[in-house]
Amino acid sequence: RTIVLATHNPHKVEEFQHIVARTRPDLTVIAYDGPEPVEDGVTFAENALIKARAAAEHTGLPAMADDSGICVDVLGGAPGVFSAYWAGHAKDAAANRGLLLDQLSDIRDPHRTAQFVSTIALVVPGEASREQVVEGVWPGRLATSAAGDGGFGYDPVFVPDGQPADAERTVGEWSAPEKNAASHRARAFEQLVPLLERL
Ligand code: ITT
Repeated sequence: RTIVLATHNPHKVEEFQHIVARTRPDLTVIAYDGPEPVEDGVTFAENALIKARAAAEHTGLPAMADDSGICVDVLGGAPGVFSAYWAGHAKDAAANRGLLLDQLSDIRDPHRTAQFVSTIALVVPGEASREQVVEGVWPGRLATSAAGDGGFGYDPVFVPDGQPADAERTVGEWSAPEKNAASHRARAFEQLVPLLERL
C-alpha cells in the first residue's frame, strides 16, 4: 500500500519514512509535492486537514499530513501554528530559534516548559472515504542557548523531559533514530497505526 505524505518539508518526509518503517513496513510513504494549499487554519488540526485533503483529492490515494510546532507555556502556547514563520515569512529556522530564545531570556526554570506537538490528519478518498485526526505531544523545555545541528527547526533549542539531569541534551544533539523513537511525530503516528489497518 502507498500513502501520500502531504508536505514540502524534506525533514518530515525522512522522519515519517523511518517512523512508518518501524511499525508498518508494508506501507510505502511517498511525498506529495503538488500545489501547496493555503494553510489558513487556526489550529494544527485544521491545517493538517487542509494539506491532507488537497493531496488526497489530487492523487486519489490515502493521504496524511502533519501540522506541527512548538508551544511554549509562558507564551500561552505560542508560537504554535505560527512556528514555521515565527520570525517572519522566510521560514528561517535559525531566526525563529533566535527570536524564541530572546523572548524567553528573562524566564528561568521551572518556567521554560514547552511541548512539541504533531497533529496528523488522515484522509482516505473513495467509497469508504474518511477523515481522522490524531495528535502527539512531546513535553520538555527551552534550552538557554542552541546546541547541536541534528534534526531541523527548533530541535537545537528543545530539551525533552526524561533525560538524566547530568546529561541533558537538546534534540539537535540527539541522533535521528533517538529522535524518531521518542518524538511528537512518533507519538502521533502511534495513535494513527490502528486507523491504518483498513487502508
Ligand atoms: P509542511 O507544511 O509543508 O508540512 P512546514 O515545515 O511548513 O512544512 P508546519 O506548517 O507544520 O510545516 O510547521 C512546522 C514548524 O514547526 C516547522 O517548520 C518547525 O519550525 C517546527 N517543528 C515542527 N516539528 C518539529 C521538529 O520535529 N523539530 C523541530 N521543529 C519542528
